[in-house]
Amino acid sequence: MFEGKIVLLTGASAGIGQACAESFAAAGAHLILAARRLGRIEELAARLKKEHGTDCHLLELDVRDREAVNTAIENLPTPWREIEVLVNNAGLSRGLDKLQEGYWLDWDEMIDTNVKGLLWVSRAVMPGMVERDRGHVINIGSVAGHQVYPGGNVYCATKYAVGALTQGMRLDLVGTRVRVSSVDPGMVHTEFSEVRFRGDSERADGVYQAFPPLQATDIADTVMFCATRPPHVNIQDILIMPQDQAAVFSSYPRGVDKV
Ligand code: NDP
Ligand code: 8X3
Repeated sequence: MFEGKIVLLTGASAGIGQACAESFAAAGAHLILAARRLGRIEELAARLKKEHGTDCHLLELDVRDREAVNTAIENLPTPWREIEVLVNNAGLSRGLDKLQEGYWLDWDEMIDTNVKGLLWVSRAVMPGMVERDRGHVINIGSVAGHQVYPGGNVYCATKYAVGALTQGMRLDLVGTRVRVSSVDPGMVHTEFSEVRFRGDSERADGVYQAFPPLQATDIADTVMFCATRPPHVNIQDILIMPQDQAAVFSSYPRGVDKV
């Protein structure tokens, strides 16, 4: 379905981004893989080449750096310029501190990555889609963009912002054939908690012990569902949760070994 089509994934070095890369590769896409950890995306590209014959173009990129984003997109080699699908996935949370005890550096990092990074990449890529009158932007939001939880304050605010930007993009693209979707997961077992708790693996692992969380491949499947609808269909927003997580802070403590 994506034979020879170009898909740009931010945050391709781990978790959901990596799983999406694998799914699009299996569907025949050519991939632009972007992340700060070049070694990770090099390894991924080598594996995808071996397993699927996928051609990859690698961008060692910090999405917070607006000039670097513009330069990277402007300087894409000719065969890589016509981006069909953009998956705005790069993102992170830092801490679970009460707002009155929070750290401004954490707030900057979350806002600069999750909101401004998504904006820089979209602003650089969307004009080409509009010009070609085709394309699909898929934003990875979160249940945290639908519900706020204690200590989630700024992270939740960034994901509410992603929801607003998704709606804004769709409205501003009316009359074009560019689609905009949002995939909003509940708890997914990735490096997300490891990053949130700054490498405290024990605390991070604890997050995923209460009930079976979603896997990155579940989100990749959902992204692929959005991306493979016929052109007259736009999946606007999918909220996808673990079966035991009814709401962001309401879950059934089944235990992962008792699935
Ligand atoms: P991971 O930590 O496993 O992956 C995050 C990815 O984002 C990495 O590839 C990382 O790459 C990239 N990234 C982070 N900061 C930057 C940056 N400044 N510039 C470029 N890339 C960056 O987490 P997930 O896969 O879980 O997270 C992916 C998305 O899913 C995020 O937007 C997150 O908010 C969202 N999400 C996650 C949920 C979960 O429970 N896991 C639930 C709902 C939404 P690198 O460090 O190499 O730059
Ligand atoms: C990540 C899910 O519940 O940790 O967006 O905020 S949560």
